[in-house]
Amino acid sequence: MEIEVVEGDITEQAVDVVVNAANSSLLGGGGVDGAIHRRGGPEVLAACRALRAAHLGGGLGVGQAVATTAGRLPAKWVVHTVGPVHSATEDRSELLAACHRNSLLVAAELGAETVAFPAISTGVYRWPLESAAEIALAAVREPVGPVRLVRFVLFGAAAHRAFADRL
Ligand code: AR6
Repeated sequence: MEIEVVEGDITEQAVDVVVNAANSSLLGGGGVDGAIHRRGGPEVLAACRALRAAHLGGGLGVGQAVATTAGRLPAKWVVHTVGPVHSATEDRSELLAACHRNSLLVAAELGAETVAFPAISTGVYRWPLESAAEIALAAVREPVGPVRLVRFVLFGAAAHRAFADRL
């Protein structure tokens, strides 16, 4: 499996799966979540609402992942995952790793071959970029099902450098 790191906007990626750094409500937010919902359109939010009305009534737990349509995005599906908020006193690295592994498992179940990840938890959730890059890259190293390409799409030069240096 190939792992690559590019600088750019994840909503423009023509891959099978785009991973969203969502929150437990699945009902949208700022950052990459806001961008995915804006560009994906109302179909994505409708699918999230349907999940909440069905088996995810309590929301999506930290580290878990779930798929919806990608709506008007060039991707085929969005896999929503909830990253941990960074803590200076508690090690939540396993949860950040779980986001990546569970997203890949959901993508593999869909038959996805190409998956794009943002730098989960490094925005509103304040995870330091260097640490997030190390955890994320290690978490996707094991091949999963039909997935043959994992592309990290980083917003800005600093995020790109953090990931590229550790690849
Ligand atoms: N493409 C790629 N990366 C992006 C884009 C984009 N279009 N937009 C932002 N980023 P964040 P979190 C980067 O805050 O820390 C939301 O409100 C951004 O620069 O989106 O996991 C959710 O609803 C940063 O490096 O996600 C949650 O409430 C990275 O994406 C909460 O924020 C992640 O930043 C989740 O916080």
